Amino acid sequence: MREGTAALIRREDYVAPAYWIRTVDLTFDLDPAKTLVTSKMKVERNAAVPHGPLRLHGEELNLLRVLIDGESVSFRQEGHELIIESAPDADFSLEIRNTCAPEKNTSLSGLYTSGGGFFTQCEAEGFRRITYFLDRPDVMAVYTVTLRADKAKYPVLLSNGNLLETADLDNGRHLAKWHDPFPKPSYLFALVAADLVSREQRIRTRAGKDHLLQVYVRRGDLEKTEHAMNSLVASIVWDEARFGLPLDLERFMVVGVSDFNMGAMENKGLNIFNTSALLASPATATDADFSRIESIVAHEYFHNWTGNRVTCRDWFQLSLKEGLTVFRDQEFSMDMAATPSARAVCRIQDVRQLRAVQFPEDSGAMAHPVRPDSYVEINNFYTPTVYEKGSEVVRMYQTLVGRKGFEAGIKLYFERHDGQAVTCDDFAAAIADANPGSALSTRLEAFKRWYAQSGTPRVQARGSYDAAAQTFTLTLKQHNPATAGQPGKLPQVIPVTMGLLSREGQVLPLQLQGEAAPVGTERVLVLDEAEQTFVFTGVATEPVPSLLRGFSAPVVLDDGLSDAELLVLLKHDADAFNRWEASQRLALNRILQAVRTGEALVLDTDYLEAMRAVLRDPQLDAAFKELALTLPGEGYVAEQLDVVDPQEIHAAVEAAYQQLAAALADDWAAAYEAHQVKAGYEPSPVQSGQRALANLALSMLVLHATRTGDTVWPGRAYQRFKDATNMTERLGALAALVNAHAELAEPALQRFHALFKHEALVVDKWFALQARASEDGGKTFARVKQLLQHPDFTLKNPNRARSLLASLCMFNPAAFHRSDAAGYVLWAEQVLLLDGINPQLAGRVARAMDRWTVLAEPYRSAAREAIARVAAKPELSNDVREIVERALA
Ligand code: 0A1
Ligand code: ZN
Repeated sequence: MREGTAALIRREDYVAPAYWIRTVDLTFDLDPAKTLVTSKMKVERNAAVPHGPLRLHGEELNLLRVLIDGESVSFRQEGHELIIESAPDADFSLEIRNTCAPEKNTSLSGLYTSGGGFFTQCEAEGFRRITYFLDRPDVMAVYTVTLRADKAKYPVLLSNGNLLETADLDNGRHLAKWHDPFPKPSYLFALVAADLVSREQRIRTRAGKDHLLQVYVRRGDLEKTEHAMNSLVASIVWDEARFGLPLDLERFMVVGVSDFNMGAMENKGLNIFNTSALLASPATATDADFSRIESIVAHEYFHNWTGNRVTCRDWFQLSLKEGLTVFRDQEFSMDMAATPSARAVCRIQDVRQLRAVQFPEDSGAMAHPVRPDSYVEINNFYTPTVYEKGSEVVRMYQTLVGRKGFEAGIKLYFERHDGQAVTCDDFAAAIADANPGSALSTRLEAFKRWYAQSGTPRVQARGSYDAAAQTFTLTLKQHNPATAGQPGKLPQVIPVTMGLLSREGQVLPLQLQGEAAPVGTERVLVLDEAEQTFVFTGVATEPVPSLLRGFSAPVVLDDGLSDAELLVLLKHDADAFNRWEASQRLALNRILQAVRTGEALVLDTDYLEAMRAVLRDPQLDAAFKELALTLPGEGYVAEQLDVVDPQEIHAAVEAAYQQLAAALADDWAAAYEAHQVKAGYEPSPVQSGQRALANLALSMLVLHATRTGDTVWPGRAYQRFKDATNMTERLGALAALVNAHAELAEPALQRFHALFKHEALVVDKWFALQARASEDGGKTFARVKQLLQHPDFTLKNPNRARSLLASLCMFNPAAFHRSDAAGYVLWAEQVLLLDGINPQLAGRVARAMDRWTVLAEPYRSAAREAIARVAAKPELSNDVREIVERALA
């Protein structure tokens, strides 16, 4: 745990380093208790900045010696810095020896042990926990790494780049020497020493070069790596085809580890993955897992260019690599989806995720711009804003300059910056310069407010039709509410992709005043002032506007459309995203009405019939139906309200589900029967759509049955649970029983645990399912308390800790926010416990309280008290302290 009060680091204080490290030769004598690290560096003074001491970062290290040009040199240690005042002016060699203690490293940052092997995680500032270094992304060096370890325990020794040499040593030890020809920042360094096996594949890229791909996992997990390997090959092919970016390494390695703080890490040539983001078999992983693995494998691979070949100058520029790489992995998933409808499903899922996690962040205590201005602990800024909103910003570049223009911009970006550490401004300039005169280039400075202003802009759209003049006047207004630390905002550049439909659902041609002829049936309006008016001419009939198609900007849209107009969009819009959006708005309107008035929720016939029509529509894909028929999440409903009572929201959403289940009972049964997948398991969009809809139908049928006392559907669900041949169906059936609180839930849960107790990733699902179960009079919360004592539960493994704590505190508002404050007491207790083990993870769980100020009483006061209790602990990590102090600010 870090001590003391930590300094605020500000973007505007950036200065280039006083020294460069050009090469580094590292030798590791690996031992779990005490690993010896020898680092030999070639160092150069940076003539561009004033002469100063050499200050190296180091944390939790035991320093043995420091030599400059082979001679010992005087130095001092201050906090986490090693300072050498008398470094030479001319280039010099610097040798440092230190030890570290991998097995004591429960933070999983730096060098640590997991499952009897050694692994590293260096982003953002983990390298300084391995050896003293200029641990900042603008210092790029060429690494040569020698690993020495016991051969029987650690037969596989890996590091970045190419293998130069292996040899046997005395005492049963062996050695491997690696060299990475690409200069890289320290955060991309990695090593692995463990007893692993690998799946291998050779591929030839377009240039005719051969490459070796390897996926390393624990013995026994090999058959679960096929999907990851296929995803890697598909990613390599896609990046060459779409962006002309080839694999630049002879060997590309991926390694799975079960103790890992995040999804995965893009270390050059040696990606390290949380096993949850790597391993999949039909029996143990769901369709959602398969698709998550595909996108994370792609994400890490795409970083090889966007992140590694061109990296970030400083951590404030994190979105330069993350926003761009999320955009690339989202585009990849959409391209892999093949059909237009499957592409829309991808987009809907991405937007749903953005709204569920990034929108609340942007209006809460931790609101920050895509390019933050300051931080205490950089680990707290690996956020949905930097990643997902950052990706939306990149998507808007593409919308403003077109797909070809964007590709040209990316080309120019690499021509200018390959091998450099750069800023978001450099990226913006490249895209704009490649597209002179475009809607982007003419507004570049204003566009860049997306990097500087936090908060989700509100866009209000109102249309008026003049039948005599045959004009439709659309007025768009924007407003970005005040957010933490940002009271006033300037207008942003908001691309609004749109079309017009007749009331009968026909597409209408689009001609703006002043234009000689209509220009297609879909276009992008650019809103860049507080208020703008667009007049469409030649509009023969009163239209229904379809705005923000494909979610063309990360804003909240108030289009003022009536239910009747939403129903037109739901049925006829050419844009599948907006059809889905209409379904959600119809549901949201009804839920909000109930919550705001305190009246019981009643789903009217219009809504129910519209949903029945969706369910029965032979033209619609199952995946789309499932998304349209799933109600907005409780968190998203909460986002629409100024004062939030999580219990009232839960009651309204539950009532809506029950009524949807009851009113459409026969259709649900028909949909369930019609969407049984008979063919062998494939995680394809078609099959997973069918399974998703069948699972939703089953959950509706079981829910309805438990209310009416019918035992047939719970019985069928139990049977399906028992007989399922894949995890998607098995977990779907189990969830249907658990969420409906069916009697058969208990035996099913027990059976599930017995079946999978040796599959850690499945046990995580078992915990998560129970912690996310629909709350029913406190039963779910009581269950979580019990599960904290379960022999399989531990805070030391991040996946396991998250499966219970994040599931309860962040994804189950009704179970967490209790009038007796017991949820907050549990939160405070567990955050403090976790902070002593893994501050990064503790910081993440701490964020469950980000939005406490909007809670209704008695939740609000109780939440405040719990946060204050955590903040009062003198020995908090920077991670947790920054979160709780911002919450209380
Ligand atoms: N760069 C990785 C995410 C990552 C960040 C930090 C980590 O440890 C503190 C680990 C991974 C990515 O975007 O995939
Ligand atoms: Zn990333």
